Amino acid sequence: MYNFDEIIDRRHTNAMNTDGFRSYIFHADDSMTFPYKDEEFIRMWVADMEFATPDVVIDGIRERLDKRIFGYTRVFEKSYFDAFAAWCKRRYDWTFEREELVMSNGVIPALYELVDYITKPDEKVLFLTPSYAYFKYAADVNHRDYVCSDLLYEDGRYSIDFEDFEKKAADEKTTIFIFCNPHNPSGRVWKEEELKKLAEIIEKNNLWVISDEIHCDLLRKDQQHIPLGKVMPTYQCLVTAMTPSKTFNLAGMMISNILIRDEELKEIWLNRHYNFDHPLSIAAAQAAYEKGYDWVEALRDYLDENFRFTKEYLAEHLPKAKFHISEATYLAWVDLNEYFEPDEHLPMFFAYKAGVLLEGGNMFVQHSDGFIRLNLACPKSVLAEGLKRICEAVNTKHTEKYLGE
Ligand code: LCS
Repeated sequence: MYNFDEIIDRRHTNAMNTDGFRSYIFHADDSMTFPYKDEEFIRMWVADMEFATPDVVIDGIRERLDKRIFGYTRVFEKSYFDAFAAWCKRRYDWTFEREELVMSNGVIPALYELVDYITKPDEKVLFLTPSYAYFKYAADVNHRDYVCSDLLYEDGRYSIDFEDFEKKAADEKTTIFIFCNPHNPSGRVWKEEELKKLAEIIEKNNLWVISDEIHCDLLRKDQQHIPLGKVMPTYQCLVTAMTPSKTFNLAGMMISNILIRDEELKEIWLNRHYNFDHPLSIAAAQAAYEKGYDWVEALRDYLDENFRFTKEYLAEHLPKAKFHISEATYLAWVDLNEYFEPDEHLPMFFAYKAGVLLEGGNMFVQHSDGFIRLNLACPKSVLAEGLKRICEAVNTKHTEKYLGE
């Protein structure tokens, strides 16, 4: 019914994925060359998908296009809230008030603004590491210090170091916690007991918390997302960010839902935020929430299979790689420490030696040396080629090293 095997040409669409890797991964310009042509790379880096957005979303955009006027626009209609709220009720059995909803043209811009609105200059931002680097940047751009709590990593599995987290949360200058639920890059889906323990520490220390739940729809089929807001139903200093952008491959549409409970903060947001939305983005998001459920379920089946295949392939061809199937996200987080020195620049190695673009542990703030992150949201044929190239490059390196000695 849906064709996730289709290979779609993304050239000449101004895609970050095809055209932005030099600047994003390598901080380089067009003069950087590789033994591969750009179109020969297998691209497994930035977190968008190689799949077409579903037809129901494209139809929603088309219907809006047919209305022909694209003047100043803002989510006014209750039907948008109803679609989003019904989605959250159905998927996470979670409800919230319409008054809490404001819109942002992305989760990242919202993080940047919220850290500014919430914290004073001498206050610190706390997050769990490894971390999506923009959590750190949210502190950096606002000239705030940041504090990391490393996740525990045991037998290839991640968990929160509650003792460490509590110690850091207790610093009175640490006033805001940016939480990734589910977690990028480890793919952890935080379980109810974990969320409750976290909630207890947050409350005890009166921390502000932004729960970034951008990956909340793309869980393995045996997993269930629990919004932090569901575990902390009355806590006012909680902001939740959700968006159809990861779920439906709409990142370029730049629309996200921000739920702000605290009235004072919401007032600040409404006064300082640029409160306009893109008409086509609203149409896309609303159509996704209203009509995209079945597509997401089919996508999840496809991703589950890509993860199963990856696990099997790595076990056979890179037996010393540590990898557990991510509970959420379409991102595989693979520990290659048995094969590389911790300071090896892994994105550079795989770009040059394998023709694969991927993100390395060096891009996730700290506590992530020797890891690679692979985007599995691609046709299985592309994934198979990417994994083959990755494994061959690592195994060749080892043979060369062995022969060299
Ligand atoms: N928050 C998290 C946890 C993310 O993983 C991403 C995208 C965003 C926010 C971006 O939100 P936006 O501003 O687009 O609404 N993650 C990416 C990643 O890991 N690589 O490329 C993008």
